[in-house]
Order: sequence, then C-alpha cells, then structure tokens
Amino acid sequence: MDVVTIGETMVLFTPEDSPLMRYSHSYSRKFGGAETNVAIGLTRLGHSTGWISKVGNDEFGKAMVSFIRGEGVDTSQVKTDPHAPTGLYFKEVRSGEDVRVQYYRSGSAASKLTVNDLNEEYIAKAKYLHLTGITPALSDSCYEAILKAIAFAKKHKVTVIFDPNLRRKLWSEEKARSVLLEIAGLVDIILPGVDEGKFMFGESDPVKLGRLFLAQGADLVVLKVGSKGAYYFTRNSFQLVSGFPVKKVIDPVGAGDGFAAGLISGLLEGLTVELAVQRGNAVGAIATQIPGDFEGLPDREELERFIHAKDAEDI
Ligand code: KDG
Repeated sequence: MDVVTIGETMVLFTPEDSPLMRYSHSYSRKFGGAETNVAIGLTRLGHSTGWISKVGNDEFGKAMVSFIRGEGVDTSQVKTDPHAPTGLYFKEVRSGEDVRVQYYRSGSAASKLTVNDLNEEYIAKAKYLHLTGITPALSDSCYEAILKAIAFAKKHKVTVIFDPNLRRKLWSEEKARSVLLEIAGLVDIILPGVDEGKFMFGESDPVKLGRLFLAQGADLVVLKVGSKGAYYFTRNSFQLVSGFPVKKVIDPVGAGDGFAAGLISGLLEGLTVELAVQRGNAVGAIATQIPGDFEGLPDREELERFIHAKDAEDI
C-alpha cells in the first residue's frame, strides 16, 4: 500500500434549490471526509491507498463504504459500529469564498474508533501514513488511536504526513492548539495552511512559521498560502512554489486535501520537493472547479493538461 489514512467520512448533504439550507427543500447526497478525499485523489493518480475508519450499521454506512471502495480505496480496515450512526454534514456553498458547514457527527461511529481498531501490520506495510487534525478532535479514543498509529508508523519506518486541518467547531481553541502542536512534534512532514500556523504559533510571517514548524521536529514543512501557492522548508532550504491561476473558485472545500494528494503523489514518484509541491498546487486548484469535496480531483491526464496549460484561459 502506498498510503494509509485514518479518519471520518460523512454523508454530505448540499442544498439544491437554494444555496441556503433554510430555503432548500431538496438536497443532493454525496460523501466527504478529508482523509478519504486524499485517498481518492491518490487513487485517481494511480497510487494504492487504504482507509481505516468506522461507520454505523446503517444504509448510509453501507453506501459510503461501497462508494469509497468503488473509487479504488481499500476499505478492508473499515469497521461497523453497531451502536452509533454514520456521521452527517451539510454544506452551504454561498459563494467560492463563503462556505458554511453544519456537522451532525457528535457520537458518530467514527468517533468511537479506538486503538483496538488499528492493525499494526496494515500500517507497517504502507509507505506513508496520512493523518489530519480532524481525527484527534472527534473523541479521546480517536486522539489515542492517532498517537498509537504514529507509534506504529515510527516503529516500522513509515513516513507520517500530517495536515492540521483545524476545525474550530469540533473542539476548544486551547485543546486544538495543544494537540496540534503535540502531533506536529511527532510527524515527518507537516502541511499547515498559513492561518493554521497563525493559530498554532501566533505568527503569520510564512518564513518565520516555516522555521517554527521545523523547530517542532518535522523534516519537511509545506506551508500553504492560498492561491499564491505554497512554501516548502527543509533543514537547508526554503522556496515559494507559485500556485496556478483559476478563473473562478466554484467550491473550495477539499482543495487542501487535493493539495495533499498531489504532493504525496509527487513524493511517492521521487519528484523533487519543488515539483511535488507544484503537483500539490495543481491538484488543489483543479479540485476547486467542481462542486463536491473530492469529485473534482483529477486523473493523470487532466493533471498533465492543467499543469501545461499556458494560463487560466486554457483551463
Ligand atoms: O477538507 C475537506 C473536509 O473538511 C470535508 O470533506 C469534510 O472531513 C470533513 C470535515 O471534517 O470537515
């Protein structure tokens, strides 16, 4: 397996006949979850991925697992919890810049994940373990499972890549800050956004932030600065890799996951860090062009076409 990821995927409802939930009578039913967004992005680019999670013993859980399996992600490590439901979430896309989400995930099956749901051998066989800061926010048992998964990865020399993915609705600021900093100190690669860096360190200068994250322990820090692109920082160098212009953002949710998928794909293929970050920028930009958390993620051909288009008019 190239990449194993752990986290909650939810049923996603989007209002259909008005952008506002309060006026909409019909909703489209999709799925969304940062970790499976990344896994799906990677499978579309030809990599093998596996997902560790829990769903409810309900129709939504069954539909979700079958859908994600259909996207090519290995779901052999997804368990069913007989006592808790599959989580739901609603997404209002008011504009490309104004998206509001409402979660119904407290006590969900995925929040019941524990260290006992982890298969050490499964993690040991991966090249990368991908984690986000959403999972430890779901429950104490999820937090413990994430720490255990990191310990398994370290024991077996699996590279751990962490996207803080700050979700303020899920926990208090104090708890979020302390857990995100703790995990930042345990991982090999970290992919914060500049706002997350500001939240964690109270600093918004990208170069200072890059150094602060490196001092925390990661060997590679990739700091996303929105449409401008992303900086990467290693022990010896740093560089801004420019983003790709898009005419209009249709749905920004999942762009960061697209970025992670593109970056990991490049690293798996042995690209230079600069080119891997460029691939992350491209996948992130493409993901914003189609409604849905992962629907817009490109296959190889779309990715190549996008990277080589001369400017936004060609896209
Ligand atoms: O990164 C996109 C995710 O935020 C979305 O797919 C839903 O996982 C999700 C979450 O916790 O908000």
